[in-house]
Amino acid sequence: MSLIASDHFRIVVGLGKSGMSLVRFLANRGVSFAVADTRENPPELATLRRDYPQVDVRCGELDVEFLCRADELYVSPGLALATPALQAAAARGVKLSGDIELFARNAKAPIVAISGSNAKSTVTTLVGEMAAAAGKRVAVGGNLGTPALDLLSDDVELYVMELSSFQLETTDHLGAEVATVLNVSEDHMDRYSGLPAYHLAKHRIFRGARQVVFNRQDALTRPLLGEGMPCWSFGLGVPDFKGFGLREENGEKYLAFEFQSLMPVRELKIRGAHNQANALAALALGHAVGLPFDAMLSTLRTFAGLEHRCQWVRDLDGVAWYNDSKATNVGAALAAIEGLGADIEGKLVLIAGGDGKGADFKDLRDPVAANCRAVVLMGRDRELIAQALGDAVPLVRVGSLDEAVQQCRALAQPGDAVLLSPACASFDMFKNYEERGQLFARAAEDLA
Ligand code: UMA
Ligand code: ADP
Repeated sequence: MSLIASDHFRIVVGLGKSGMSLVRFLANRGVSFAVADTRENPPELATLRRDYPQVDVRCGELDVEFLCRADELYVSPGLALATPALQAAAARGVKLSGDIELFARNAKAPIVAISGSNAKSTVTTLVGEMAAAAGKRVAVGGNLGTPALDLLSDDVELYVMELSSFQLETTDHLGAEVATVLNVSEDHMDRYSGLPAYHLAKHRIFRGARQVVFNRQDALTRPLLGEGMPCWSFGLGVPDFKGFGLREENGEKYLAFEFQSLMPVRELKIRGAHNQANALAALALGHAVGLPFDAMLSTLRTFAGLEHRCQWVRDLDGVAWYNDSKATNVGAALAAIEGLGADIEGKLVLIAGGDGKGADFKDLRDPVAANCRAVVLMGRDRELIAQALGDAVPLVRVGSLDEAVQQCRALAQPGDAVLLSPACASFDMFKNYEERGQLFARAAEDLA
């Protein structure tokens, strides 16, 4: 039987990881659908042709007439909803939706929903590990790792989902048990008209939420709520009712809940003030879904952080080398520069640059002046960063990552740290941030 029928017809737009998860989901339920992708050879084309040879696939420029044969389009988070063909279809009454909306309609267990400009993957992984340590059958994914629809199972007791603003744009009603926007700083300005539009997209995560976690140090993370919505907070200050924060006792800093100290900060394996905030956010989310403190705290004592996030690579002649390739925006690089800068004796030699996604780099200037010995610049937008930094510190331009590593070796002095924290996406020079981080680590390890 053909999967394509003339009525109640869906089209999956975008045949990457999320598109392929949609194909599996729709096919398993006998729903009629087709697939479109603007690319001539989308990543999952061979898999689709092998596993679902009967499905109609249109590659190349989107055909509005074809899209209008569907009553609903499931659009990849990689495609802007402003794409003219999608807007033309929407104007003719076709609904634009996405994989997370379908996930939310079909998930039977509570959802912990996590968004924010930075720290999503770290906090999502932490909450997932806390739930597992508490003995829950937990599924973790979304923007991170496994696409949402591939996680659906009747066995799951808790979903912990990392959600991007792109995914939230096509989600009307998430209905999370607890939702959070961890922080809001400029990112993806090549997809949004400005910070307000990006902020609005992120706040769709609160639609239908039963509880909320917000960041006391970032007003943009607070939802506009109706009275009576249970609300937890986190932040690096001293906590009050329903708050997670830091307390000092006998000269020692503790992670704390309300008026109770939970664990000395020094027992955390992840480093820097930004990671203390991440630990507190994870505790707040876990507490909201009833995870016990002992399981959550034991996770915090062992969690060493994720690859490419301020990850220690090696020490060489008194200089520590860190890979923070995941810093693909200014806010993330700032957290690393200030967090690590405060932790070391000497100065940082920073490698920055790449695809700036339309960002304004001016906020880097003062923290770079305070924490860096020099900045090595590479990639497409290196001159934009150079202009923003002005004469704050010496700047060295290079044509490759290997050259950047060689320059850092020459510039760094004992007590310093070399930090790859590009404040940019990697796509102008690398396949992705992972490749950039791996090549950096390898080049640093190869130094004699
Ligand atoms: N593309 C086209 N034409 C299309 C569809 C896509 O040119 O018709 C291009 C776009 O440049 C797009 C890229 O292909 O950016 C990737 O799109 P895709 O549909 O192939 O993507 P997926 O493989 O389905 O991956 C998506 C998320 N990608 C994006 O949001 C860009 C993945 O997040 C996510 O893990 C995956 O779904 C499963 O849910 C990645 C990401 O970079 C990690 N996310 C951004 C971030 O974290 O900053 C938001
Ligand atoms: P995301 O999934 O949102 O990209 P990650 O956990 O992968 O988040 O971290 C991405 C980058 O953000 C890393 O480079 C890290 O140094 C930085 N970062 C981590 N925690 C924070 C924070 N609380 N505030 C700002 N930046 C952070």
